[in-house]
Amino acid sequence: LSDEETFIFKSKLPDIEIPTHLPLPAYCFERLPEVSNKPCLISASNGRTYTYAETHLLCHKTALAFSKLGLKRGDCLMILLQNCPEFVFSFMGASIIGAVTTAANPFCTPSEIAKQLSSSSAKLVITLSQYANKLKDSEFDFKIITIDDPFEHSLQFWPLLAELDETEHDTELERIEIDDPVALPYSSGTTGLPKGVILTHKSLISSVAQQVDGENPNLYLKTEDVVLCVLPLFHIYALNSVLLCSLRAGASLLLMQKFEMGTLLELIQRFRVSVAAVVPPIVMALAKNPTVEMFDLSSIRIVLSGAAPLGKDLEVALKNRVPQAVFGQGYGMTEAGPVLSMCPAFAKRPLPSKSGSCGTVVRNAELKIVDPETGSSLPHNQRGEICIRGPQIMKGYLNDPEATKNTIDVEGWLHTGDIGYVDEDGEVFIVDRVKELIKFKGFQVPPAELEALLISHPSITDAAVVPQKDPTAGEVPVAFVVRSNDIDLTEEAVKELIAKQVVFYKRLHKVFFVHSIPKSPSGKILRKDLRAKLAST
Ligand code: AYL
Repeated sequence: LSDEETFIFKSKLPDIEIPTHLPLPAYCFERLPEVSNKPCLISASNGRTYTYAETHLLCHKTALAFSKLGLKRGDCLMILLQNCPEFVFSFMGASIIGAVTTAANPFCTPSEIAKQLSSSSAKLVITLSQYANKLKDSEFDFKIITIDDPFEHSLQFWPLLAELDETEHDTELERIEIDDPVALPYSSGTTGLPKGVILTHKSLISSVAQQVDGENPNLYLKTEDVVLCVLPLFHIYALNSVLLCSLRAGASLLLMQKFEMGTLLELIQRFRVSVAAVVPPIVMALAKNPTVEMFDLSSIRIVLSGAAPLGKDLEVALKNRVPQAVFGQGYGMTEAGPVLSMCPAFAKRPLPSKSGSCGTVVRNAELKIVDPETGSSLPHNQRGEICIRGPQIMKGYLNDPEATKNTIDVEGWLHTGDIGYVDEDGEVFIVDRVKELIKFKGFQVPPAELEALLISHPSITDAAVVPQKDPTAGEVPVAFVVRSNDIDLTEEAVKELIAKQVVFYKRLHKVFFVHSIPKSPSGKILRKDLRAKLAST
């Protein structure tokens, strides 16, 4: 476009061969012959262990069961579950038959789930009976499978598998193309409402390979490793960097249903967890909670933090608690496949990494820092918008070419909406976010979604939702609200109005009543002004 110099950052580790001849499940189980008798999944709630051979078989049986229920290549499965072995069987099973999985937090409200169901056109939902009633009012046509007791006329997972005729194993599968979608997480990206992010077999294979493949993997996982899976698999961080990376590496995965400090510590000690993927609030708990001293955490060799910014003081405090472990960060974004950069100290032949850095750009990818004003790329140590290009990034947003075009430019660069710089050693530092997104403990809170709910109330004429810094959650959503003439509308009433429609982490923490919302001439909310106003109160 111009003859300006382009500053492109690459990994210091050499590029690798990314396999393109296999679909994702075959890629993940490629080492099966070597690891077949090793533990693959350990369910923390009941101690049940599945070897690689058992896991592989159950994934294939699930594929067959789904296929018999009519799920086909290109169809969508919704998983509405916390971490459990059935989550893994379902995701891999759907992938085997070329179906796409969209996962959602089972704590979501019926209306949030209904939106994702209709947007993704899911044909099958797999869940627990206690969550199935959340699906009752959805008017779309889908089947429900429960993994525990039946709910009304739902199908049941384990009986479906038991009914399979063993001779059916070799059913002819439709050919899967590497560019077929395999996962459909929802993300609001840089603006607006949550959108389906199309991740293909190629995207996820590339991203996993960028982390764990090659003769000097960036994130070196060994077959003896016990990898902690406490982060939810319905979020791309755990799905990719924990589940898929562990499977590919032949490590064991310890599946925890939810985060609870006492249980977590007990499990780390009992199962000799060696790799822990966490988010900043868990780093905080590990660093500060006094009960940590009572447990043996000496098995941990890697602590990976990601999904939200981490304060340096926490990093230091954690290092005092688990001195033998290498601590580092990963930086991801759902749309980016998701990993952009990873701590190089996790490599087989480790490279040093500085405190506060998000690591170096992954292999087989290019990263650049763009000046938001001029659009030109910037050299080392200059701040701008982080952009990434490579085979791992999303194909686009589902049914939203406009949003796709605004995120991935014509040259294939994905614009993250994060502001950061790359230092002289190639390490990425994130300093700010220019996109609307609010991150509560690493969970996405899209302001546009809350604003739409607020404005739909008859007594509210305008509203804006912005992040406020919070010591435990990182950020919390707070609202600026313009009332029509009903001055009786209280802060509590507004909070309640939102609370009953959204999952817990999207709840408003404060409401400020104002006379108007500051906007640009084109009508865009001046979020920066509101954030500044908050910082000064
Ligand atoms: P989404 N430091 C600061 N901010 C971060 C970091 C980090 N280490 N990681 C993610 N973010 C923010 O789509 C950033 O604003 O994906 C980014 O654009 O829910 C946004 O979160 C994306 O949020 C890993 C490590 C995945 C991390 C991830 C994060 C996926 C979060 C795999 O290995």
